[in-house]
Amino acid sequence: MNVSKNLMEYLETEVLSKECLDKINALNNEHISRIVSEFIELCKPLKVKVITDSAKDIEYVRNKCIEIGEESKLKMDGHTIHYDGFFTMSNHDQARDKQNTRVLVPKGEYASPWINTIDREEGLKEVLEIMDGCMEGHECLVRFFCLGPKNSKFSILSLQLTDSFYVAHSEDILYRAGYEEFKKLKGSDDFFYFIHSSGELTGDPPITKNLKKRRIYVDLKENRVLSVNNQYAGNSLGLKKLALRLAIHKAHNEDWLTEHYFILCVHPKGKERVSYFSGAYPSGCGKTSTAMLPGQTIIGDDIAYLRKWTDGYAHVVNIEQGVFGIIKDVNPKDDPIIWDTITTPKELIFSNVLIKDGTPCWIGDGRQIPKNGFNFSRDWIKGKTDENGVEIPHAHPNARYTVRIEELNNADENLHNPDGVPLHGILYGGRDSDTQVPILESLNWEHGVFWGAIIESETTAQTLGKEGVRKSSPMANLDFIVVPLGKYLKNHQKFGNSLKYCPKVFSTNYFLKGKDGNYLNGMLDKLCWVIWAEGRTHGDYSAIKTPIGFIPVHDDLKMIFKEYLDKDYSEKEYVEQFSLRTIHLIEKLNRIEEIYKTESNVPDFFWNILYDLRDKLRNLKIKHGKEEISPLDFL
Ligand code: SPV
Ligand code: MN
Repeated sequence: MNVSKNLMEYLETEVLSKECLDKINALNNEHISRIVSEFIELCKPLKVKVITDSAKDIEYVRNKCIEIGEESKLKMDGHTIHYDGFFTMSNHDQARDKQNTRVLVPKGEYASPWINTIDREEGLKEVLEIMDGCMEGHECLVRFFCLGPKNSKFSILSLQLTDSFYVAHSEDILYRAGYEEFKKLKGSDDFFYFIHSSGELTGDPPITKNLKKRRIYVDLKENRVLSVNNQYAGNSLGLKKLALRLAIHKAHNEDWLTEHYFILCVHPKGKERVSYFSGAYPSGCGKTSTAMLPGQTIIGDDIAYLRKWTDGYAHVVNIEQGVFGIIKDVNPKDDPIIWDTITTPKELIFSNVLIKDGTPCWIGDGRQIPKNGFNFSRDWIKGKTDENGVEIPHAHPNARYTVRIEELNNADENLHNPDGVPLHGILYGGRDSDTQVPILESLNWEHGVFWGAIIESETTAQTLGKEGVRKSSPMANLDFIVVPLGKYLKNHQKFGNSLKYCPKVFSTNYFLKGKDGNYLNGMLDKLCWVIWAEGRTHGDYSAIKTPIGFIPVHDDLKMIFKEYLDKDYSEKEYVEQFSLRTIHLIEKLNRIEEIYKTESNVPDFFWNILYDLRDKLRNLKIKHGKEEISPLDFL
C-alpha cells in the first residue's frame, strides 16, 4: 500500500483533531503513526478519534455506543444490549466465521492441512479491496490495550483501529488499558495491531449489511489481523481470538506457549495451600463450569500465556480481564455466581438475547419464555420463522454476556499479578458418551500432551447436523493453531520438559453414559475430580496405574464426594465409571490415527504413545477375556 499522506496532513481535512494528533505523537512511535495514516487513507473514515486510558475518553466510547444505537440501555443500571447481524438462521453474524477466517501464507511456506489459509498476496489484495472505503461515514477509534497484566514480561501490547463503538466498549471491559504502556515501547514495533470495520450498516439497531464480504485475514508476517464486515466479538475484537492466533505464532517461534485455557485456583478444604490449574475444553464441554467451580476462585476463562519461570514452574497469566461468556443455561441453580453477577447493576453488555420490558431473557434461564419481545431478529413473537421457514428462538444459543472478572465474587486475588501464578495442573476434556473415564492423570508430560492432542467432542441434539459425530480439536485450540500441528506438539513437549516442576496433566470426561443411555455423573461431580487432581499434584492420594493413566482408588473418591457434595459414592458407580472400555478406546485411537496421518512431522512421541497404548489395550482385552476392564482388576 502506498502511504500518500502522513498524519499531519489529515489535520487540514478535519479527519483528525489537533488533540488526537498530539495523543499519537506523545507515543513517539513512527510505526503507530504509519499504521494509523495508512488505514485512514484506505478505510476513509469521516473522523478519527484517539482514545487514551483516561476516564473521559472511555466514557466517550460508552456514551457513543448508545447514541449511535450499537447498544441500548436496559432497565438495570449499567446493563446494555447489543445485536450482531442477523438475516436468517443460516445467514447471520452470531458466531465465529471459520470459513472466512484465513491465515495469509507467503508463497513456498508450509501450513498444515488443518489450517484455513490463502496465499498472502492474493488474500491481501482481496481484503484491502474490500476495506477500501469501508469506514465511510463512520468514526474510527484508535485504541491501545495490553494483553496480559501491566508491567509484565508476559504481556503484549495491542493497537486496535475500529469503527465499531461496541467493539471498543467490549474491549474496555475485557482488556487492560494500554495507552500508557505503549509509551514504554520507546518506538519499537513489538506490538500486535488489528484493523476492524463493521462495514456498511443497515437497520436500527445497525448491523453489518454485507456478510458475504466478511473477511478475517491473519497476517503473521506483520503481526496484524484485518477484519471487515462483521460485529460478533469472536470475529471483530482484535484482542480476543484474532490476537490468540498471532500469539500462538509468536510463542511457537520463541519459547513459551499461548493456550485456549481457563485459569482456576483450587482451594482444598482443610489444607493450608492453594493450587492453580488451567484447562482446555471445546465449546459446550464444561469449560466455564470447571473454571467457576463452587468454593474456588477464578483468574480467567478463555486464553492464557505460559512461560517458564525462575522458580522452576510454568507460570500462567490471563491475557484478558473479563469474560465473554455463553449465557445459555445460566440460571440460579446451575450457575449461581454468574447468575448473581449478571442480574445485578454493573457495567455489562448482553448480546443477542431477547429483551422484554427492558429485561434480558435467554435460553435456559429457568424462567418462563416471554410470548414476545425484541431480539436479534427485531420484533419477535413465539413461533416466528425466518424467510426459509426455520423457527427463530427467543434468544440465540450463542448469545453472550460481557463483564469484568473483578465483578465476580469468585475473582482470584492474583488476577493482575504481573508474575502470573505457578501452574500445578492442566485439565483437558471433551464430550464423550462412551469412551473415556471421568478423570485420569497422565503417566508423564508427553502422555498428557497426547491426551490433550486427541480431545474430541461429540455433536449434541443442540448443535446443527447429526448427533454423536466426533470432532477432533487438539487442546481445544484447533481453530486458532496457525503453526503446523507437528511443530505445535513438539513445542509443547519441549516446554514441559524444560521445567523443573512440570504440571501434571489430567484428562476429564463429564459426559460418560451408562448402558441405559443416561449420564453417569451429576453436574457438580466435576468438583470432586478436580479436588482429586489437586491432591495428586501434592502427593495426597494414591492411584491405580493403567495403560491409559493413573486412575483414582474408590476410597479416596468416596471421601471426597462425602466431604464436598455430601454424596455417597458407591463402589458400583465407581466400577461402572472407571472401567476401561477397551473397544471404544481402541476405536478412538484408530480415528485419531487416521486424522493425524494427514499431517506431516507429527513428533515420534505421539505415535509411540498411540501404538503402545493400542497394543496394551488389545492385550488387556485378551488377558481378561472381556471388553471392559474394571479398575479393581488392576489391584
Ligand atoms: C470460543 O468460541 O471459544 C469463545 C467465544 O470463547 S469466541 O469469542 O467467539 O471465540
Ligand atoms: Mn474461547
